[in-house]
Amino acid sequence: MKQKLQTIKDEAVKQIQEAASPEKLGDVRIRFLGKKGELTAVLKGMKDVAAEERPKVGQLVNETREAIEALLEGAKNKMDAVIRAEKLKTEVIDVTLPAERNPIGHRHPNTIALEEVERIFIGMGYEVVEGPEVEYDLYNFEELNIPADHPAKDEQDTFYINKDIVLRTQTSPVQPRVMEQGKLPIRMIAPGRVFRSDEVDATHSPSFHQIEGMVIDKNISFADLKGTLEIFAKELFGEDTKTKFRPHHFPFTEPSAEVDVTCFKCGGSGCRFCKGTGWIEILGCGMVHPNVLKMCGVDPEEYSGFAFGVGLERIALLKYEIDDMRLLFENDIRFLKQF
Ligand code: 2NL
Repeated sequence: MKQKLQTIKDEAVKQIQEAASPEKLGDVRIRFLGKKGELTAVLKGMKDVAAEERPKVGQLVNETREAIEALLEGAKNKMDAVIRAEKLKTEVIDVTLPAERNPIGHRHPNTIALEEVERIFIGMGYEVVEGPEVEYDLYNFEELNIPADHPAKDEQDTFYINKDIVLRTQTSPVQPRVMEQGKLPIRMIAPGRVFRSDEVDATHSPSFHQIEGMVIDKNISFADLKGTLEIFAKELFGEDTKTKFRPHHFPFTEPSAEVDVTCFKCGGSGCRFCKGTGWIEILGCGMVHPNVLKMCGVDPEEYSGFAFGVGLERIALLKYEIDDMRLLFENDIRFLKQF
């Protein structure tokens, strides 16, 4: 019996050494230690062993089982270590690989246009300043030289909260707020939402956006205004863009002008885009009225300045050739995805 067990063990050792994979090792385990395995067969044959011999033979079978168990375990650990080392060598994780992006939406055409305008003016040393959308009549009208009987103040045109407070009709009220702080010189742009009591159509909306700009310093002249806005137009619409200043009237500037740029579609020869004129109107501007400077605590004898206002939607519609302003407010994802 002892001899038989030794033979089983030797055979197991041989087969364990020959096993080339964890699966093969599993087969060896079943062959020797399984329910129908060779050791179990020996145990089943115990009934033929003399009663006084049984404990000894039982112990021998157990020792053999434990020995084979240990050999199997050792071989498996060795094999696992080799497999792991091989995996570490071949399965390199590239930690520099960019992660998969989640679609999180993107910028609205208004935002793209605003950031472009901000980039241009920040490049010329301007500060971006924001103010409240619900504004005092004093800042929105009075200090901008728009007196009580001015048509802009009609209830048809302006949303009134009460007789002293309105939804701002322009972003200009930000400028008196800055001037009042008394820190000169000023180079600023004021972007933001404004409100007018308008019906919705392809070119009107009761809520839209403006960017106003203002410079106050000593010896600022109309030449500074022209040069600044010429650079702005070239940066925004291309190096070949020409500008035309047409006399106009605003209550808060004197003299005032409207600015046209050569059509960036046809270069000025006239097309459908510029309605055959070769020119496209983009903004209003002028030299800050002395009354405005005085009311905001700036001495017009010592300081002068210029100001301008552009409609953000107008810039976005022009730049991206959108023919209906309502598209900018409806936020249809199929439209927005194109920018
Ligand atoms: C337009 C015209 C303009 C201004 C805005 C301004 C502000 C102050 C003083 C003087 Cl505090 N002027 N702003 C000046 C001229 C034109 O906007 O057509 N905007 C869309």
